[in-house]
Amino acid sequence: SKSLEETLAGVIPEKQEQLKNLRLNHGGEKLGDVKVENVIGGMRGLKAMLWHCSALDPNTGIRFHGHTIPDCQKLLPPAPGGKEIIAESMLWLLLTGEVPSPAQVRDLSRQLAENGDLPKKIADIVDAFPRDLHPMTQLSMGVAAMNFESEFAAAYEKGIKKTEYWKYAFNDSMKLIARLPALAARIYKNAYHPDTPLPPINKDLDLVGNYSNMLGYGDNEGMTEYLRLYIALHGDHEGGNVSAHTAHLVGSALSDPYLSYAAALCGLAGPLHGLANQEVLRWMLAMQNEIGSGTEVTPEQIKDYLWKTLKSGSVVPGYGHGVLRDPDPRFIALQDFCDKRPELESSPIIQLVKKTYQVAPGVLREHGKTKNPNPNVDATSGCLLYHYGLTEFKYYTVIFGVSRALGCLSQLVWDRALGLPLERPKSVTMDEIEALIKKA
Ligand code: CMX
Repeated sequence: SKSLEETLAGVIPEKQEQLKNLRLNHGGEKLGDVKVENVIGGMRGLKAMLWHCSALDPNTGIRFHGHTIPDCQKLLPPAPGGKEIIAESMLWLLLTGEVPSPAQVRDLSRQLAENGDLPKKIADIVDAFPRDLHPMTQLSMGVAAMNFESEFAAAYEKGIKKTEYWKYAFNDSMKLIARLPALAARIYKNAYHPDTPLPPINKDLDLVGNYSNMLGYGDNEGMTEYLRLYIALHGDHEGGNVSAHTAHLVGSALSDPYLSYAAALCGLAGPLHGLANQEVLRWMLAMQNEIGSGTEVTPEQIKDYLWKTLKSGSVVPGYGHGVLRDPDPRFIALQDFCDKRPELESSPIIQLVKKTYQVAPGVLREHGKTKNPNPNVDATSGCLLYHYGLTEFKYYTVIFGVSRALGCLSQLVWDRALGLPLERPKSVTMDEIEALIKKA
């Protein structure tokens, strides 16, 4: 059967042709207007960038090459003995638009495991970081440092044809994805468990099976399956979100995949984006501390706590979204996971998430500010990690960072395969805006 690279090479020409046709025959057509509110409002709603791997519908949520999350749960091969989607299956779908066979997924797992060890140089750099450096800072620095052996950068320096770019971007991306679990696990060990040795990579395990094992959860089937699902679901969320947009922007300068993804990770580390799962847990624990979390907690107590948060000027973490206007299907998939796992039935923190979900949309509607009073995926993701015993919440966004590489790097390969140019929007000053309005 075909490898990932062969499958990708097979689908690229058709998409190159599609882009050529769009440029030649429809280049002058309009996709919308640019309003002043778009320019001063964080470019919200502007259809101004190309993203190939996934699309986000405001109501139905994310689709990966047209496949919804429930579709993916039906179609994508899990790990041997597991039930949840795994990173390799999602990566294959994101990159090629095709559903892999179980044998193709197994081959990819083995290929990633064979390339999963950190170069000594990188391990030494990471080991020298002060233990209190934020784990996301460490992850971004570790990823950036790995560019010392970027095939893309070396080939560019030597001089290659533009049509060849994607092959080098692909090789770098695969190597980076393969090594992320070892890098992320090393950061975890150094920060929180310096005396526990890291187990070696098991060539028979999938990427996240190995990650779970290196984090110390190899024997915890619930946690390993949760990590698989979490990492597959967080892989991509179309192009406009901060991490995806950053990888795409930095990559457009032909910075190599390591540098592009390191930049994306700095964006993921912001509290309005990837750090939200850490913020949710902090907020949930503070609520639990104040009102408890057992069956005795009433909806009124949670409502009061929500109002207290809002009146203090804070946002309710885990609720609202820049694009989505209905409950996030990723949140729903995680809730389904909670409902089918007996160990989560009596988990105080998971029960508190559920109870909060029942009242928070009503409170946020009454508050009247957010365009979407529904939960996003972060409303529950960190709480599940906490339940399974990973209580160091500063680390949570690192797991998100291992996941988001799947989408950001798939798109980066496509950016080069499609020959997309340097991204360079035109900025305007406020005086220029006023002058343009007068002229219109
Ligand atoms: N609690 C309270 N107020 C909220 C809110 C929430 N959860 N979500 C939005 N608002 C407020 C905004 O702060 C904004 O107020 P101002 O006008 O005073 O600035 C107003 O409602 C309108 O915001 P919006 O258009 O609905 O949302 P944005 O696109 O500006 O922001 C997001 C989206 C996610 C940053 C915002 O909803 C938020 O801060 N949520 C909490 C943090 C969070 O859960 N982030 C995770 C996002 C998931 C992801 O990255 O994938």
